Amino acid sequence: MATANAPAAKPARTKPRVVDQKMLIGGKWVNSASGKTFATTDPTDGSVICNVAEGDKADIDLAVRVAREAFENGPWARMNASERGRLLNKLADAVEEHKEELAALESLDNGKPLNDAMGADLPLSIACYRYYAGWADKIFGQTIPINGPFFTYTRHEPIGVVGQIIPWNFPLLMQAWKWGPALACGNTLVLKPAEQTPLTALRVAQLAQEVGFPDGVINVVPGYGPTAGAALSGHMDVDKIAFTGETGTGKIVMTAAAQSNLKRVSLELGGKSPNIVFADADLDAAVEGAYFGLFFNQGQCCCAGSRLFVQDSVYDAFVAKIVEKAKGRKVGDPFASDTEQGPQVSQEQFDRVLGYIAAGQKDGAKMLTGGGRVGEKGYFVQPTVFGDVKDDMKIAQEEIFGPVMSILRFKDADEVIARGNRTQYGLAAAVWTKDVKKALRLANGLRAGTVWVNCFDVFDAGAPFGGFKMSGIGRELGQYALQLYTEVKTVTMAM
Ligand code: TXE
Repeated sequence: MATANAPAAKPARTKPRVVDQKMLIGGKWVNSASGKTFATTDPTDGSVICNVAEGDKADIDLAVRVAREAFENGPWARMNASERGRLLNKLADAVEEHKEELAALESLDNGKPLNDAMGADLPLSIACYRYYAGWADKIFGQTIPINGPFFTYTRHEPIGVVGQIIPWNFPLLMQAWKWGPALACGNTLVLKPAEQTPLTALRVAQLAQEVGFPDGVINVVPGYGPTAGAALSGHMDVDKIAFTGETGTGKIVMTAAAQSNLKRVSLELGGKSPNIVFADADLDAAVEGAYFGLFFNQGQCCCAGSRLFVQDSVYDAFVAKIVEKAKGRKVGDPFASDTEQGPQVSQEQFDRVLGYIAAGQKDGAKMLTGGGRVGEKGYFVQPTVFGDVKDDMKIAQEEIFGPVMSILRFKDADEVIARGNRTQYGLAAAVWTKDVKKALRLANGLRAGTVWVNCFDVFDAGAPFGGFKMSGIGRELGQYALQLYTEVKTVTMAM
């Protein structure tokens, strides 16, 4: 993801050693109630990094109990809003002080290049905590002149105990997107990190403890989705669930919320984002944007520009340039200073991506480069480009979540708006053109939560992000995210 003020990347280029991990409940580091653990593995070779306490229903129940107690009776409940902001700023400082350690841990657990962790994940996460630190004492309601001798005002109150379930593609950043607004608004929380990447969440929780968040405000219960995740989304005493992950899982989470206590739900789900290049664009910039917008983070981005529409008259020239770039992409050790692409996060994701490549070939798309694995061990996939992709092919409809680019031809603006929208998703879109009118027409016509014009993957804590259609419900980031973590109370007093 692009970020304006990335720190210089000069971290230690060795894999950190990690000891076995417990979970954080009520300010204490504990084993799971069952005593079970699970292994988190290194995607470069499948070896075990360490074992992690495996949470299940009993652990979620305990975490929710202490989060409830902290919400209602602890020092957090009486704390000034400005003090909550001060704590969030201290957490931002602590993450910044430990950025090299956290970046290395993220690369180890997820497989992303250390350069990317240092250049994108860390600065964006730190900025997110700082941004919401600033909001903590600026969340307020309205006074409303209703009819009659009454005084009416609204309060924006915290929702209460919040459950948060995050994925493995940007573990630190998804944690920051969830924790920043939830804590600024005064909620207490139980986080379930992804089973593939629990390590940085636990380390940041430790930092949060050190900077002084009261016990029970922040709880982290690692574990699997169908056990710990399901216990959290179906819990009768969780007031809100925030989820990022696959669309199918989002439906399960929403169903669990509906069938339990109608807890509030926000979802950030999959995408199949159209990236549209007109013949009048700055083609070199568009090639760079399309390449970055698809291959960044091993293609494991919910907003990846995975349907690349290129206008007829420049199609051949554009495709030649992008294929050449893909061929030159450096795949390998995430800790090496020249690596651009690491392994996919897991064997499951690796198999899934190779399955989509096979589907593309079977459906008759033209494979222009890539198509296989890199090396003999680990989950490395060749940067792959398919040309002459048709709208109804599987690779043009489903989220691949890997380094696989699908290029489609188009003739004019009306056609590409219609085709760009012909998907169940609506997370992001991009358009490349020098014609302002055309850019605005596309920006209005595309049904997506974010439209980038002559850029891609520009993220900022202040700019809301989320999906139309089956890409989700609600907006994270910016002022909009405060709505996800507050209840509006109307108070009317007779005068
Ligand atoms: O996702 P899941 P997976 C997409 C991407 C990827 C696919 C599968 O296409 O290939 O999803 O990845 C928890 N109740 N995205 O299987 O299952 C799980 O433990 C409650 C898009 O890893 O959605 C993890 O913490 N929770 C995406 C989280 O959900 C459950 C990011 C995400 O896992 C659960 C990741 C259940 N029944 C994958 N089952 C994005 N939008 O950024 C699982 N979980």
